Amino acid sequence: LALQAELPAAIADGQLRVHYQRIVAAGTHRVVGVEALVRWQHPEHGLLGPGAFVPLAEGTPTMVALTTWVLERAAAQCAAWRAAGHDVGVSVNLSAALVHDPGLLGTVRAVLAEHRLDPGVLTLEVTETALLADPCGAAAVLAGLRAAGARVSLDDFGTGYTSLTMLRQLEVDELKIDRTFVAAAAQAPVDAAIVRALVDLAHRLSMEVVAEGVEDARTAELVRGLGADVLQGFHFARPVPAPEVFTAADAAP
Ligand code: G
Ligand code: G
Ligand code: MN
Ligand code: NA
Repeated sequence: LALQAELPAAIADGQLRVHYQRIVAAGTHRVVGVEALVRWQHPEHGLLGPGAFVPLAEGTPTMVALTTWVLERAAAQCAAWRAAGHDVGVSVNLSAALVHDPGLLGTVRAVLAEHRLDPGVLTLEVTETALLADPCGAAAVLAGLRAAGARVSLDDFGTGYTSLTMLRQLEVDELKIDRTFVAAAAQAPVDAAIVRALVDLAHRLSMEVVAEGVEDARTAELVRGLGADVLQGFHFARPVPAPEVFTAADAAP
């Protein structure tokens, strides 16, 4: 299967899609943002998830093209939603190569300017693993993004190998507690304790805390009680195409 070889042309041909998953305030469950998640509408294989093709692009120039495309789409969509009265931000995932790409800052600035977006509505999600190759280089790129006003989030937090070292070296705005801890918190006291400790640590470092992978009401209530600021997960919404993100219930009161 030559998905890797097909991907550059697929991006140029408009075969990629962005789905969006709601992120809600822990107390009110009102939507505060969305995470952009890429898909590939493949002419033969149907709708492919990122796991099927994002890893193939990692380490190749295609990853830059893919990320630039997602950033551009996500920014345009966020601007449209905001113009329609939805006070939401958008989060975009950065691959390892992008986190080390000094050209990223220029791309982000251009995309924000093009859509007249307040930089603070854009959050860039990075994983600890992505930072490993060159933590100092990554720290410089992320500092540049933050200086430009964008937010930086540590995604899948707790599953990497260097969590606490990274927190010492990086200034980030948000910590996303990995869904393995969140999903287990309602069953296992050890996971609830880990979530509580990560929340406290993050808050002491002035970071906002996202609990991801909230799949039921009980877990939503539990992690709210443990101090999570915002929640994401199938209990609230799956990733869906842009027109399906907001409903009549989201209209301003
Ligand atoms: O939607 P799904 O659960 O299949 O996503 C799987 C993984 O793909 C997640 O870890 C997510 O961060 C990653 N991913 C989704 N969209 C993008 C993207 O636009 N760029 C990068 N680098 N990763 C993405
Ligand atoms: O690694 P990252 O956090 O970017 O991955 C986001 C992925 O997590 C998306 O592909 C999304 O489909 C998936 N996801 C979002 N909410 C849930 C959930 O409640 N349960 C599970 N199992 N996966 C989720
Ligand atoms: Mn993510
Ligand atoms: Na995650």
